[in-house]
Amino acid sequence: MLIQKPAAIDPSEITPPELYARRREFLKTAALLSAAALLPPVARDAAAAADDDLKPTPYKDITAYNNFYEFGSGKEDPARYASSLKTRPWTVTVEGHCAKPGAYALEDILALQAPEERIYRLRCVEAWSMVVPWLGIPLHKVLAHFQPTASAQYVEFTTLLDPAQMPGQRTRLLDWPYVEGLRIDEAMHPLTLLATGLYGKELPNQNGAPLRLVTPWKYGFKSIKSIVKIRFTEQQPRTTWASGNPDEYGFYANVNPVVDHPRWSQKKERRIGDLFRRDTLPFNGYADQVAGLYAGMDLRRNF
Ligand SMILES: Nc1nc2c(c(=O)[nH]1)N[C@H]1C(S)=C(S)[C@@H](COP(=O)(O)O)O[C@H]1N2
Ligand SMILES: [Mo]
Repeated sequence: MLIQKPAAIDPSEITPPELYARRREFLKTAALLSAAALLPPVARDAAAAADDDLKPTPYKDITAYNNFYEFGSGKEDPARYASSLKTRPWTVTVEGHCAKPGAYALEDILALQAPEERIYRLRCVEAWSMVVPWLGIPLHKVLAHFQPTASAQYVEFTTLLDPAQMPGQRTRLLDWPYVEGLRIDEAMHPLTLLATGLYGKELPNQNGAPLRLVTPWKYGFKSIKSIVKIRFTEQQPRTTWASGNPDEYGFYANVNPVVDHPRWSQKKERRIGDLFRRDTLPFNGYADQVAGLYAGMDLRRNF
């Protein structure tokens, strides 16, 4: 198969969100007719529920209801103002404990791997969630290219700092630039994605173009947008939310229904587009894949 990166995909080959939804609907119907028709009613309901759980949130919600404080704190601000972000040319600086530090052009990073589609839940600490069909490169494939050394215990990520393009940075809403970080084993986990697109298209600016992190078992604030720096460190990075507000936001930020945020419960969440709230799942539903990373840790203390 031909290896393509988003920039190289002909626009005519991109499935528009409406068709994408219909194609999924068709596949779902076909699957139900062939397989589920043979199952007893209870199993059929369970199968339908499991499928519904990863039914993508409409494109317009994913791209119009955002958190990106560089463009303001309102959910509609990023879609309104992020067009001022210039995502080409784009350089990612790689620093710290690795054999191949340097300044990498966006194209060099995209060339490492064709983006894969991954449908993941994204849950914000404010108890809303979405299901996003991401396009992205597994982060471990990118990091391996920089050859981290044994001293690389953590990875720190930094967002672009440019108040001229990012009006929110002219305010003191956050301590700029936005910084996030992962333990190296979290960063190397196969679920962790360096996202380059969604719904088969390039990432819209408001969703963190041209490169953003996606850690589906963690609260949304870990998924740092518009990354310009990756640094391998020995010490746990000082991350924006956890250092600014340590009682409310932890470094780990694993989705955990039994640890309430000081100002609200984390037990339930509202999937954008749903009428009713649903139970929040430990590790956002990915416990079977990631709980082992935290064996022996007190997750109430390390929230
Ligand atoms: N640079 C940067 N990255 C960020 C944020 C931000 O304000 N600035 N907000 C975070 C939060 S709180 C969430 S919930 C997600 C939202 O991602 P989405 O707008 O693509 O849904 O982005 C995260 N990444
Ligand atoms: Mo968030």
